[in-house]
Amino acid sequence: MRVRVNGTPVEVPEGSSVLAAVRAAGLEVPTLCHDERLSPSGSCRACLVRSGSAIVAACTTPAAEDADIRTDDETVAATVRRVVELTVERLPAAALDLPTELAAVCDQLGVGPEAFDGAGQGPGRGLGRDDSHPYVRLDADLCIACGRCVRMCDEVQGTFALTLVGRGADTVVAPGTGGPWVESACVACGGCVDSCPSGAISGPVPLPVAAAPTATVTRTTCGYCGVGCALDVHTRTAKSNPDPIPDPIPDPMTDPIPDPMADTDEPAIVAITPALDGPVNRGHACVKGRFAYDFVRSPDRLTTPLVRRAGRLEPTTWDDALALVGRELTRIRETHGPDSIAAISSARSTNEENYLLQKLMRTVIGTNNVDNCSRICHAPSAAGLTATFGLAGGTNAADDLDDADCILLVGANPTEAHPVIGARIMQRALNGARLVVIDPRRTGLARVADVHLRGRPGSNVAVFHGLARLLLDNGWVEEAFLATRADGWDELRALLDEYPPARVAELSGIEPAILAEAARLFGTARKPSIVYGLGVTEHAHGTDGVRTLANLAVLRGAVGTPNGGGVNPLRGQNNVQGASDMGALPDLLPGYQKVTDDAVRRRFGERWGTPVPPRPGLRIPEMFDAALTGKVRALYVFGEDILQTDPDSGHVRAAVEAAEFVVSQEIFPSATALAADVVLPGASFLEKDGTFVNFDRRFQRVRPALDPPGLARTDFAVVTAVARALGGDLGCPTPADALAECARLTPVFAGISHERLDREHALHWPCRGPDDPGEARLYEQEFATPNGRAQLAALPWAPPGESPDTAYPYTLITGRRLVHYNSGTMTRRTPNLALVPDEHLEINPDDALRLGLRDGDLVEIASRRGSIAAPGRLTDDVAPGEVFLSFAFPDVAANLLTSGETDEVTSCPEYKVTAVRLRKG
Ligand SMILES: Nc1nc2c(c(=O)[nH]1)N[C@H]1C(S)=C(S)[C@@H](COP(=O)(O)OP(=O)(O)OC[C@H]3O[C@@H](n4cnc5c(=O)[nH]c(N)nc54)[C@H](O)[C@@H]3O)O[C@H]1N2
Ligand SMILES: Nc1nc2c(c(=O)[nH]1)N[C@H]1C(S)=C(S)[C@@H](COP(=O)(O)OP(=O)(O)OC[C@H]3O[C@@H](n4cnc5c(=O)[nH]c(N)nc54)[C@H](O)[C@@H]3O)O[C@H]1N2
Ligand SMILES: [Mo]
Repeated sequence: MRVRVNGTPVEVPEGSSVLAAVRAAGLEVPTLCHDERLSPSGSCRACLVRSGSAIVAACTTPAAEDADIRTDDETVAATVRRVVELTVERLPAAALDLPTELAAVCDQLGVGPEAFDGAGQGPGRGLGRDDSHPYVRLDADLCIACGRCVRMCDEVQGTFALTLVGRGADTVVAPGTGGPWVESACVACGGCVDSCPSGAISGPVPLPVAAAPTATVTRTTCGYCGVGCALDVHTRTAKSNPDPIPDPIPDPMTDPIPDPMADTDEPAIVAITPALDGPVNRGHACVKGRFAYDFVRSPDRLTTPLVRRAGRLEPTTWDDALALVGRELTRIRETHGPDSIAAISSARSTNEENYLLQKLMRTVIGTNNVDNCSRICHAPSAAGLTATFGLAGGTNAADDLDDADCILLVGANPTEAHPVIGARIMQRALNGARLVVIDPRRTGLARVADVHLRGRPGSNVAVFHGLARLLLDNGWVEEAFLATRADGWDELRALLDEYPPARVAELSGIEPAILAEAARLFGTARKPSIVYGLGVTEHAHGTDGVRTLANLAVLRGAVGTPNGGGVNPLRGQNNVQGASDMGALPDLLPGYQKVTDDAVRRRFGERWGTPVPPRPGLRIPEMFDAALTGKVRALYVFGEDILQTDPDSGHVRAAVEAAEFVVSQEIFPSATALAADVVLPGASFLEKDGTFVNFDRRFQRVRPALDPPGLARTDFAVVTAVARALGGDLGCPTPADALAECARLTPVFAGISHERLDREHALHWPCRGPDDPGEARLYEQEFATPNGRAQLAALPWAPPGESPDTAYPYTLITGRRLVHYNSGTMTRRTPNLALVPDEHLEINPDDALRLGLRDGDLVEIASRRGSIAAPGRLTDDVAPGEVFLSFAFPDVAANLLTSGETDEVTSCPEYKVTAVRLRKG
């Protein structure tokens, strides 16, 4: 479509707004209420332009064919100026001193202090501040009621926490609940802070520092969960004010702007903001990525190596610590053989660091004893998806959620654990997509779901078969797809005979009518999408769960087709996909190439200059068992807090104590670090260079915004130095070299490099060459199984490893909460702790009544392995007979309770089912 802007013709896509046309012509008009992430509102009237004979708001007016748009019309300019003068008429003139969009617009239009309250001398409306929240501050006097914050909260985050209150000139934003901000529904995603054009809503450093000219901006990828949000880290060299969250909170109108660092010239982070062009997050983030960065300069960061002397960990030099590691690992290797050493690699660290650690184990030590926390997380996804489809990753990109018309969300709580994806699913649900949630708990998304199947923990396989049976009975199965692209339908169809709704109801507790409605929504959808989490994998039959869930996508022909939303695990850690992709697995080399394959081993051996051991190594739980029998003598634990996060902590502690030598490469004195013989201080994601792979198989760059503190070194440097101390050379001087070496050895990553990622930002694997754009949606031609067909799985339901009984009558489910992250070593060292200061046991009010518990009473929770206590919180978000705990606080150590039961295929722990007994404490 063609329009003219100030007389010059421009081409714009059909349906473009006048504002888009103006911008396409390379011109700008002032805007205040406009934000690319939001639907246009046209409320501020700052973008008025002339279109033909009319004066229109550019943001909300569609450009007409041949329109004559003018931004240089004097009358319009005078009107806009008047509009902005009226907007600021009751604001304090100090608003002009803030680096905000409003100040910039005033500057551009020549609106000076005299236009503000009391001709620039007035105090403003006196509407007050709200400083109750550690991260989000409101100065109501600065609010221009443009509504951007409200729309961010509604249209992007989906929390609906904000509203505009008051009348006329006193209209301002406020939490919808009426009380203080911290008590509102706000989840602190930061969307309102980043969108606010006037400084009324600000972050902990009371300015939109993003705009501060002195800040250096580093584009990186978030190091918390697996979503892979692109973030801009704003750092500044500063000199005064030791407290990043000043107390009392200064008033930006009257107090000087505090600098976030003590008397030092070291750069400090002043803000982290989501990148507007973030490939996955598109300008959105969550309370962890956006705000929880203070851990990085926490006083108890590990800043020197530590070695145990006479029972105590003492600071020492790198030379000393590395010499000890070299000596002990060499001694153990020579005395007991290379398989007496085992390493757990870090899904929190970069691909390049994981690549080096597995190479260290396989070449310098000479063992395949290397694993990563995928084992205790989504190993069943890797195994199950490989068996069904051929590759160990999700089948589709997150972007495919945009046009899914039915989302089947199973055993995942993304509004807490993957908030940016949770928000996206929420928006789809609010905008017409059907949502079916399978989860024993009423999660945030279960509340808005069309159907919530509240099956008992451990009932998944029965429920999936129940749904499959209903797809069959109702003719919602794509027979043509099955005939051409899948194997195993006859066996599965025969098995489904055993799963009529009545039996499924018996096994799961789900009423037949509700199951039928879920089957109808999924069965009749045009583009159904399956998204799932640990509620599927962390079970004694987790791999069966993944496979029988994947059956549903195959039956609908909804995978490997343009209409297929596929089967997508919400991988957990920032780089758990990558740690496994890089071969930090006992049976697989980089790119899931089997160590048992002679040709593969030969290729790696030639490149690495030393043969790769042929026998698969130990899995994490096997490493602990082997430490107890003396087969494993040394444990190298890199960025994992095994004493808090692996199941049955008593057993893990015994294993750590039995091992002769334990190395912990950490950033904090975690429980595991405190039990180690040597602690090597690594670096956080904000301090290093490399790449992560997110949950939808996207490689993205990680770049350092800061140096590691004190003597701490990047984990890349540490692993390199450990290899040297053992007399080895890993041969990769830089992270870019390590990824390049991996790409040369691994066909599915062959086209991926730092240099290319610096240009293209994100690349999905498989990416087989420099011109391959990467595969966002897998299997459009054929599946990657040996015969190119999807493999349906006819696996019967089996009971969980541990079930409640009369002695231990309740089922404990463990999982996540929004503000704390796994072991909590990081989030507990940030103001997130103010938001959630401790752990509590969620318990149904009926059970509480039976046990004589009131809200807040201490509850003793005992399993066959141990006993802990936590205050109870009464909520019917958990069903009667079930209780819920997270595992982020060492004083409520959920893993003292969890069992050694594991998935029969992958050894993934059964974290989701623990039989417990409860007593008032
Ligand atoms: N805030 C925050 N975010 C995180 C993390 C964190 O610790 N905190 N950790 C990250 C990591 S490592 C991971 S792996 C991901 C995990 O992300 P999720 O998989 O979403 O996490 P969970 O809360 O452990 O479990 C998800 C759901 O499974 C349900 N569930 C339990 N048993 C069953 C069952 O038998 N069937 C079904 N259908 N559902 C069941 C639980 O009720 C729970 O709501 O989150 C990542 N993101
Ligand atoms: N009961 C129960 N237990 C669970 C689960 C559950 O659902 N229920 N979920 C399990 C799952 S899915 C997972 S993934 C595990 C996670 O368990 P872990 O991986 O042990 O937990 P994290 O807290 O993510 O991080 C581990 C350690 O890495 C350190 N660290 C962070 N970044 C870096 C870095 O860049 N370099 C170095 N050297 N260290 C770093 C942190 O300080 C922390 O101590 O927990 C499991 N445990
Ligand atoms: Mo995880």
